[in-house]
Amino acid sequence: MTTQAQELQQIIESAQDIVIIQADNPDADSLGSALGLEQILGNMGKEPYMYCGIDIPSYLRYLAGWDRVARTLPKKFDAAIFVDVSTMSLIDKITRDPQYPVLTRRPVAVLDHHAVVAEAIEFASVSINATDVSSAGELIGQLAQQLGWPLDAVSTEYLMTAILGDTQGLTNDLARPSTYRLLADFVDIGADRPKLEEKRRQHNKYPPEIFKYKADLIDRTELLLDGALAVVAVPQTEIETYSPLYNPAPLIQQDMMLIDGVRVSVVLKRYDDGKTTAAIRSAYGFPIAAPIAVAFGGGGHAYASGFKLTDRIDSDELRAKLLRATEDALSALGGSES
Ligand SMILES: [Mn+2]
Repeated sequence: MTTQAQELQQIIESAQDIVIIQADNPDADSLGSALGLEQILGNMGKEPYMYCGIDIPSYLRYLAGWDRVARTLPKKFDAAIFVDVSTMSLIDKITRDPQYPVLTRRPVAVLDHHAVVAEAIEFASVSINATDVSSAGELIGQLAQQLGWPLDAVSTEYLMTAILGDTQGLTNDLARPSTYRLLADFVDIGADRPKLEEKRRQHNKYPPEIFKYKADLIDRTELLLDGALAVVAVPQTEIETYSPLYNPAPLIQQDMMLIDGVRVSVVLKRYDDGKTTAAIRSAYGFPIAAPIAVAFGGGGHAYASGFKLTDRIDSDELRAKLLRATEDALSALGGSES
């Protein structure tokens, strides 16, 4: 057992009320990790509390308990655990919470798996950033086994969701032999993947107007760089109309990746106040999502990343920058075609 794991155990043992914190861009890994850890801590007799600076996106709401995630820090807590994040740039919201000064003085653990860390969370007492795991969910599962935390069917199903999120259903190269072994242990404990998949399928059905809207997005998708880069922009009016029903990025992005020749897809959300966000996905064999995001001050994984621009940028300039960043990333890869 590592010293860091022992320090984490110490923090948990000495605390009663423990806040579990996700970044301002929650995904299946962060939410599954938070819910899994909530269940584990509850079984240890602790009082867990889940925080996230933004609303849990609707596509994740098939996970029972998502509505226990609060947008404010509690009045009273003894310790905190960040899951799936280790950079200040992704926890901007919490720094404006009235209880933030308290947080910086409490014992704080960071459990993450992102290799590149700019602006580390300096006030953390212990930071476990494992780069040999697929996800925060896998890290928590491993820690649970090492430290003897009580795992049950509920917590393992949440952690399984987390792992399946970041490994895209065990289809990308983040999934290692150890990932499969851990999942096999989870199945032994009671995690039920077919049940989980059915819950997600039911939840992810969309109303007829979303089906029609998808056609608009397909129609507006631009194929650039000889078809290697697919880009579509979603203006604020559409975000307001359709986001409450279905998130436009997941609605269209998988289909963009099905286009023959597409290496990278980008879904841009353009807000009236000048803000732009981007969801970037890259094709298998082209692990260039992160470097493209980094060119815009963002970050993420080899095949999934994103960025946020707060200053207004016009569409032509943004398209030119995207083209350049994608070309650079492709040529850095050695121009290899598969
Ligand atoms: Mn993750």
